[in-house]
Amino acid sequence: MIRKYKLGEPIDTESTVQDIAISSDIPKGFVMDSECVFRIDMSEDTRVYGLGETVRGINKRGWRYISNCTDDPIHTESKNSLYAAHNFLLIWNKKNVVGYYVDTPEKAEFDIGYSDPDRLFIRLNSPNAYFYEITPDLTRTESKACETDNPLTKVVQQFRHLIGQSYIPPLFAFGYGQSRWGYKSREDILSVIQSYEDADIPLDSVYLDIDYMDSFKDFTINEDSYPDFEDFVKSVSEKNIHLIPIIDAGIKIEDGYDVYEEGIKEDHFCKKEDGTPFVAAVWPGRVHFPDFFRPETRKWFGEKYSFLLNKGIDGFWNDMNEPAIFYSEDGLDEAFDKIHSLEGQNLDISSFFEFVDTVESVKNSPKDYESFYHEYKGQKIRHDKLHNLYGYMMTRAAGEAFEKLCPDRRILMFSRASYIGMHRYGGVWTGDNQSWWSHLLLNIQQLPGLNMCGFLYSGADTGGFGADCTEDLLLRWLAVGIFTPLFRNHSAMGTRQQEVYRFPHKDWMRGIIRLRYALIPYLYSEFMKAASCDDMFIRPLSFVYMDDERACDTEDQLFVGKSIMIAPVYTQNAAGRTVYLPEPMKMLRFDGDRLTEEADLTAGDHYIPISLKEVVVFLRKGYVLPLGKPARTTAELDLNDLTYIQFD
Ligand code: MIG
Repeated sequence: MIRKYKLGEPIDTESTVQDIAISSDIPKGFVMDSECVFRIDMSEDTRVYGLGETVRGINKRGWRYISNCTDDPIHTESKNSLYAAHNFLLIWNKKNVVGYYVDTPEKAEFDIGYSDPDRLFIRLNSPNAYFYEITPDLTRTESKACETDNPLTKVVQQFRHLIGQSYIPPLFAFGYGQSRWGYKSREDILSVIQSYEDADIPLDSVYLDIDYMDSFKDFTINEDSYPDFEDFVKSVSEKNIHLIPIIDAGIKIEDGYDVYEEGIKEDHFCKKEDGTPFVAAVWPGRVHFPDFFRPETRKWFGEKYSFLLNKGIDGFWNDMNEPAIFYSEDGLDEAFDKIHSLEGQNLDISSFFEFVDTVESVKNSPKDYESFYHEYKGQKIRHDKLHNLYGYMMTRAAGEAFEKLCPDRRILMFSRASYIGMHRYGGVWTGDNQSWWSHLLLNIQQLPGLNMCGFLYSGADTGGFGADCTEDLLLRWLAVGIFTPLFRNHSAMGTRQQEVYRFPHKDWMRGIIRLRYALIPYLYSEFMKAASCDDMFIRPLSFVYMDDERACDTEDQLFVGKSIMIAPVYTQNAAGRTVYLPEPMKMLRFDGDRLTEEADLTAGDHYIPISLKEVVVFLRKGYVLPLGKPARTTAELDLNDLTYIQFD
């Protein structure tokens, strides 16, 4: 059962696709007081799931999360906001299961046992939101294939039905991808491809970060470093390799640059109060932001992707679309004034930090987000009132265009910033994580929330984006990445080079990546089932063993599809780990291409040695794992040549 409530005069985010009558009463269990705070009591055994891409564990209890799409590359547990705003909560205990979706494009705070351990508060920026309460509808019939008797799954399915079917990528998007911010030229890309070939390691895609562009201008190519781009794409595609360029949100201000000039002429850019285009700065220096809230602007921008589609490109990643702002023209002027006023002074304990803060705070400044406007549904609305939708609308621009430009083809698309609703147009990657062991665990723990919120096609930068990656971290991370739909090794400029062929034990890495390809028939078909059933592809154990307390407390093991449970090693120098089996399972140990099936393990705890080159999965009783033969690319996979591993 879904109840929809209307608080104040909410903005329609177009995140939902179902028409639901608005209830006249007050949301059950909630007290709405003057400050527009919702609160609900939590009993000791209440768990709170959801919130998609956020820090900390699967159970969100014990922290304060703020939905406010932010470009912050340090994802420590002390942070409140990351790049996304996924305002869905699944609150449950033995007696009660309920989902809440708070549909507001403004900031929203979820205080989940932070200020009071026994209470959950939701604080809105303004008293305007659509509010959905979802309780398990046992009478709702699903097609046989989608049926479930798990009330957690029920609520998720109802929510997902409300927000519409998840984006489905092309098959090659399940292949392995190599990326690095730092590839500068055609030669760099070719050498990556060649090195993979020489090392006989599978590869489906290589990502083009901002340096493929001419001066960081969207929909341009740097002809010096990428001459004959179209031929280049073609020659690479003959090896079944896809090149995936990045697209940034800001459009460089530069006379003679067609996208800029058209944008000005046709009035596509966000404006300040006085009607002049808002000037921010990102990679290319000064830019304007397209007003993706206008359907005409989405059409215009979306069609620009054909510049690359026509050159043979069939996948993209949308970046910097929170939108990230290095500085605004006005903000920078103010900062310089301040700094000049400090010049020549004896900078002491307070003035020194004032100086540092002045420089630091020009970036992603709240004041800047309050100083430009969108035109949405015929109204002029200040950016901060719509902030969390910006990345969604950018990716939607592309998605809407792809439907028209190539209706019979799937295009790979994922974004950094997102809001619920965007899951219909693309996936997400979790942004600038670090090569830290704690971020390997974070990767594991972010997946269920993302899946609940519809972002089935998701993944983290495998190996970590910032900081130097060690070989053992990369091996353990690959052993997790092979189970995530988006499986891409990406790293930042200035960090240790992280391509797998650079490491002494690249043979081990090859073995793990080959396993990914053998698993693709299973992964892709489970993914398709999850998308068509509005279900999760990756689930915590509680979605299967809800009555097993121990299983419900387990946050470092996951179900991937319906048949297998994974229990990755995520600590350094560990030769294995303890795995909890809620029921007897069959253990499959993969060591390169060698598979050993180990006798049925009993329910309970097992210490399982897992060496750096191995991947261990647990097959559920009564289920089957189809395994294909590894291949160099997804195009070379033989989807009919399968071996079925069973446990019955
Ligand atoms: O602020 O394009 O998250 O994946 O390599 C850095 C350069 C801008 C941020 C993305 C990252 C990408 C980088 N971008």
